Amino acid sequence: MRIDLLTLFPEAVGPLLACSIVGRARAAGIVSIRCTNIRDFATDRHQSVDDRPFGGGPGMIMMCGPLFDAVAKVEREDPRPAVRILLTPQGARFTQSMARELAGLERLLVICGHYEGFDERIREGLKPREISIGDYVLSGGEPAAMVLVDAVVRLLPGALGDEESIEHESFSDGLLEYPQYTRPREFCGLNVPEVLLSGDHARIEQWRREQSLRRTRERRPDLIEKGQSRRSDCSRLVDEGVRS
Ligand code: 6GU
Repeated sequence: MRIDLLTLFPEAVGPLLACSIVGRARAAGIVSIRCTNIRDFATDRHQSVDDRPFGGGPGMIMMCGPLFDAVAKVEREDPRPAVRILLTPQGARFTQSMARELAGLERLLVICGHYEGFDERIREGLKPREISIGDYVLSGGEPAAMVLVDAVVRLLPGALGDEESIEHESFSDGLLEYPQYTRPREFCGLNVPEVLLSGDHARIEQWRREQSLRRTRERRPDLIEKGQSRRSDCSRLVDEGVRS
């Protein structure tokens, strides 16, 4: 997969993209990530990328010109068609299933906005898919781009050392993850649940499933409601009194 990030702050996103799972996936050639500075495509002597809104009002608006030129240049660099993504609080809410869908694509072009907003012709002309990472306002799209890239890249085949861990983690089956423990068995009087030390894999599996359901019901009942139509076993287990 190739991911292009168009941003006004490439220096802010570089270090994070060199670390951990994303950094390793890049080094292994699983994903190629490039940052392009939109300001490099400014044409006036002040290197402007934003301007005041027509009609008045507060803040600055990202201009069409530099961004359109940046998109055209970056898209020409690779024959694979890019799915354009505009990061904005006005977009569709980013979810794990969206991450899975994007992970199946060959090429993403992610536009990070800044300032009060975008010239509406950016939407009309580039027809990007608009994505938001949640119901709050960030000063810019860069943190959102890091969230999206991380969530997508870790799903690419080979990105995680242990492929198992995708299957069991929170949200992959619509539920939150069960509690986990590691050594020591006792810490400051706090003990590891006996079942996890039993070596009985069927009992462990059942305990984890119950804990997942209980935790999801307590913390995110909305996930259970959402999943009920597609997970008949879940509603059955919940009805059977995991409530205890
Ligand atoms: Cl994608 N961008 C900005 N600026 N704010 C946000 C967001 C994106 N998602 C939530 N808030």
